[in-house]
Amino acid sequence: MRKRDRTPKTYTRLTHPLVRDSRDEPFRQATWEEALDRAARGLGRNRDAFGMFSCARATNEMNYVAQKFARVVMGTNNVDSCNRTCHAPSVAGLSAAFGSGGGTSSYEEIEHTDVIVMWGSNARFAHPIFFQHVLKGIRNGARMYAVDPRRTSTAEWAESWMGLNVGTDIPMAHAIGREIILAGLANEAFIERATSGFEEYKALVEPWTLSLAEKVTGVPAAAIRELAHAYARAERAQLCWTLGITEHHNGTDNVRALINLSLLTGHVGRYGSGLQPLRGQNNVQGGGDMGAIPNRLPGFQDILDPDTRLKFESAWDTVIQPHYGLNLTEMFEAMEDGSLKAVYCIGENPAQSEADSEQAVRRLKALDFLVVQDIFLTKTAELADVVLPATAGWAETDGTTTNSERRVQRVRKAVTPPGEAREDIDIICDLAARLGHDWKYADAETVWNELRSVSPDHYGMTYERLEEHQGIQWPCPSTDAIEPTYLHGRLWETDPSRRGPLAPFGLVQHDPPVDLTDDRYPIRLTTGRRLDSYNTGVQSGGYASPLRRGEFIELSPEDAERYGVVVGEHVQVSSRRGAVTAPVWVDTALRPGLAFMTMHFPDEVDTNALTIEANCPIAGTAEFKASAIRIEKLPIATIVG
Ligand SMILES: Nc1nc2c(c(=O)[nH]1)N[C@H]1C(S)=C(S)[C@@H](COP(=O)(O)OP(=O)(O)OC[C@H]3O[C@@H](n4cnc5c(=O)[nH]c(N)nc54)[C@H](O)[C@@H]3O)O[C@H]1N2
Ligand SMILES: Nc1nc2c(c(=O)[nH]1)N[C@H]1C(S)=C(S)[C@@H](COP(=O)(O)OP(=O)(O)OC[C@H]3O[C@@H](n4cnc5c(=O)[nH]c(N)nc54)[C@H](O)[C@@H]3O)O[C@H]1N2
Ligand SMILES: [Mo]
Repeated sequence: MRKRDRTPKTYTRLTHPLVRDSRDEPFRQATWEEALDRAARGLGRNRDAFGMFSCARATNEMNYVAQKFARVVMGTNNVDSCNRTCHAPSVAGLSAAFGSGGGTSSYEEIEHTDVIVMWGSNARFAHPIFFQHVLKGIRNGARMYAVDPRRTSTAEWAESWMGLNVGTDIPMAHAIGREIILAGLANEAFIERATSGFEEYKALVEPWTLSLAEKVTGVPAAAIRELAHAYARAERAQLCWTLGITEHHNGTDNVRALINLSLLTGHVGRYGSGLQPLRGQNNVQGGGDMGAIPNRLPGFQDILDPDTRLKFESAWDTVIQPHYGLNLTEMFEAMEDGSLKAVYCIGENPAQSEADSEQAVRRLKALDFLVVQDIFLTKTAELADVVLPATAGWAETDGTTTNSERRVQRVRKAVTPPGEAREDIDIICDLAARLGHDWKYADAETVWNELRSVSPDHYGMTYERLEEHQGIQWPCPSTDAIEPTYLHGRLWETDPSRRGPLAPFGLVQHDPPVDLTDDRYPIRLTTGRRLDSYNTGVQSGGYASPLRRGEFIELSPEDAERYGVVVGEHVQVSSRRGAVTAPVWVDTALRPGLAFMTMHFPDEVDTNALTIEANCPIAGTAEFKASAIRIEKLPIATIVG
């Protein structure tokens, strides 16, 4: 067998617009005039079959203008971003419980709490800045627990690691809930005052004894009991979760099961206690806040509310469609049936990041017209009719971004962008002008002030104040006050008229992963991240490092022995959808029967050829965290160094 070249692909920045007359031809460089004319023609002829992917790496101002383009210029709410593949279940679950999709607490509070639960989150690798706050919390005396099928680098810092089976989070949460109730540790006063559905919840969790949970989750009953008691007895506690919870076909149910634990104990709405879904890309929180999602207008205001629509219709001089648009997942489905024909893809790489990527590529190829606006020539851009080179939201553009604690912060242009790359906002406005809408924004601050005028939660955040306070958390309705660092303090009000709607318990049932393991596909594959690479590898592809070894399939020492493979040896990895070849890495973080891969090197190993497009019906997020695979040793072993 040929020894393959395993040097991970590097990307160079896009410096000029690229066009072509047909997808069989190579790209040629074009002037901005020609590229924008072509893009406007291609989009203009598909006004009734259009979708936009907006960029969670770019600024709030850019996302505001992008969603306005979709809604005003193209007349559609079909706008979405990578939030769909990521934390849409967190937003849906938190909204259902509290009426707002934001994480409820702040990073500062993580340092001043007694118990931190990291549930399905490898923050040591994926949120290293946040993890510094966790470490300070631990130094200040907090106990940290990790609930993750792998003994991750995060788990190394934990008081106790709970290595549960993939997709058994609801049994684990329900057993904790049951134990809290039985031990008399539930906060009855809070439950009575602030929640609804407790009796139904109590009945729902009743069958989940510690021993049944041990059988289903694989976590010893004593460890589950310890976590239940630590969380419930703590004066202040923070429950943090990420994709180990959300990237499942029932991600929103998983989120609801965790929120239930905070309702049971009153660990929400007070300083030091809260719920933290650590968001993914640097501005995925802000993108959603700016309305780059199919169901909300800027300021997370519901499209179905007639008064809200009226406000935006008069501000934008337009008519807003009175129904939700298609989310990213639904847009891909609409490509299949031909009802979506044109896509304007800004700073997303779905040809690599979607589950079942071969299907995603086939659907993108079937489009009548695809414009990609990016900083690199991605695999998605390679499928486009027109490619528009943008400046990076980071260090090349002025504006703001919003992090997981809802803090809006200024970012500034510090570096000159390469070649003819232009700012995202300017490109979108030039396209809007060609399609009949002449918007004038002198700078990012002008965009921001327009957003402030339509979003009460952002009204109080002038650029001047953002500077003065080194960022401000939303909500910030007034220009002369700063709100508490946490949300939902109202739940603790004794006066019912000030308390607002009760928070309902989520009555959710265990539902195992869709892609079942069996004799043919006996190994559970979960996918995620490593410290040294970023998402589809486009932006982290430009450096050389001994850490950056390319993709591996990580196996437990027991499985490596069972299959007779050693580190560096290649195996074929197959699922019910596709197959890839990857070298083996042996890692004690894994238990027998569990394998791990990333999506960082799709040019060498396209992990998403294996994953399943089994989507959460509420949020549209795919079950990236649970595929069934088999591995086969290749006939002639190839060892790579
Ligand atoms: N270095 C680096 N940092 C990143 C990124 C990156 O690519 N590289 N990407 C960013 C983005 S977009 C995001 S969304 C975040 C994601 O941040 P994380 O969600 O923390 O990252 P993942 O590694 O995808 O998944 C987290 C953990 O879920 C666990 N898990 C898998 N299945 C289950 C399950 O059934 N139950 C439970 N409880 N856990 C499970 C995995 O073992 C894994 O350790 O990271 C952001 N930060
Ligand atoms: N198997 C598996 N697949 C997954 C996941 C998983 O855990 N496992 N996780 C999912 C998750 S959480 C996510 S978020 C997605 C990530 O999926 P994507 O968002 O599709 O992947 P990224 O590599 O982050 O792509 C971001 C793109 O934005 C471009 N970009 C950066 N800054 C700017 C800017 O300012 N302007 C413009 N115009 N472009 C810019 C970059 O060059 C890059 O091409 O992958 C999902 N896919
Ligand atoms: Mo993400």
